[in-house]
Amino acid sequence: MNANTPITAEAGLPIAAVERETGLAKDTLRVWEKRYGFPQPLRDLNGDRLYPADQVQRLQLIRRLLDAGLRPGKVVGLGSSELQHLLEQQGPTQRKDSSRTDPDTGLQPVDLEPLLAIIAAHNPQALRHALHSAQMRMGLAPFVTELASPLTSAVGDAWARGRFEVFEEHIFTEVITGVLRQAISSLPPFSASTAFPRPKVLLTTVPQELHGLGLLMVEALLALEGCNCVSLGTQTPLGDIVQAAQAHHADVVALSFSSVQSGPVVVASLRELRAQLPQRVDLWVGGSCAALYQKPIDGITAVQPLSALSPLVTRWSSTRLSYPTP
Ligand code: B12
Repeated sequence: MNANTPITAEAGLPIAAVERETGLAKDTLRVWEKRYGFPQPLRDLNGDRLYPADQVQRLQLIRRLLDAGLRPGKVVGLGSSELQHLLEQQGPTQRKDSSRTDPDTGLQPVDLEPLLAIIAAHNPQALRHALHSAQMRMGLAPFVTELASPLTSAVGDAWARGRFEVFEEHIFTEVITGVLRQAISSLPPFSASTAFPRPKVLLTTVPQELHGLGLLMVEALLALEGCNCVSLGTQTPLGDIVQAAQAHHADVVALSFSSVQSGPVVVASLRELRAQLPQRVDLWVGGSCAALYQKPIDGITAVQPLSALSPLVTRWSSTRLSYPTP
């Protein structure tokens, strides 16, 4: 700064001071500015960033919400009152305790940090080896629910905080996709049984949805349930989903939607698809897109957690079982 620079205490704080005040790294602040349009610092005469007091306050609230376990994508860019409201819902800040056992699964949470460190070390072979070994050791279902799913979220968060570059996230996606695909193709072949009918499931995403890892995790769990899965990968036009469902005699179409998607567009696409699909074909949807769970959509089953898949398959089977009449 030089003598012509406005007094920073009036206009706002320089980035180093904001880092100190909020505990958010300078890189994170710059990444959020580009990615989420917040914070929006002013510039001094040298072009250096100056953060007005109200933005620093909001950043402090965001920091507390991140500490409570929320993701940047959910909170950065919200107004002060929405942030306050979210904080009230969180209760006192609880740091994650890695020694705690998950009450649903009885399993210890997997320590993700060593895997994140391998990604940061730019060693895809080591990452593939670590993930493949974990999959063999844990078994496919726990690998998906206890490791692949939280690791994917952790990679997304690390990217949002500026710890990972886009290329690092892409390498992770490639490697985990390969490991999951290999595990799915190593499962014993599907064998149809009239005693326990299982649905034939067509999996894909709509044209604007590029995120495919959730879909792959769903495919792995459905295959373990004995479902016959046909994946079209991501971004299939609605008309082609309908054609593929008919050509493959699918019982269910399963779609995944990320939080990037606009709620009204998602709901409109689902209504259109539902109208075009034969009535006998079920439509199951999941993923982190909030609009799926806000209001029921006619003829569509929305299930967010992966643990909901097994009961869904059982319910489908029970409706297809025909009992002999006495
Ligand atoms: C990998 C990735 C990408 C890759 C995807 C490549 C690929 N082959 O999949 C690429 C680079 C293409 C990408 C692009 C973008 N991404 Co991205 N991405 C991710 C990341 C790391 C993983 C995405 C994923 O597949 N998640 C799927 C699973 C793991 O998560 P889920 O949706 O919560 O679903 C769970 C369950 O609901 C269930 N489930 C999912 N589907 C279904 C379906 C059924 C039927 C059922 C029963 C269950 C079920 O399974 C999952 C289990 O955990 C996430 C981080 C994250 N937390 O997800 C960011 C993330 C989704 N991306 C994000 C962003 C911002 C983007 C971009 C806008 C970036 C940009 N500026 O270009 C674009 C948008 C692209 C688009 N139009 O879709 C943000 C979204 C923030 C927000 N707005 O909410 C995230 C959350 C990262 C972050 N923390 O900020 N991304």
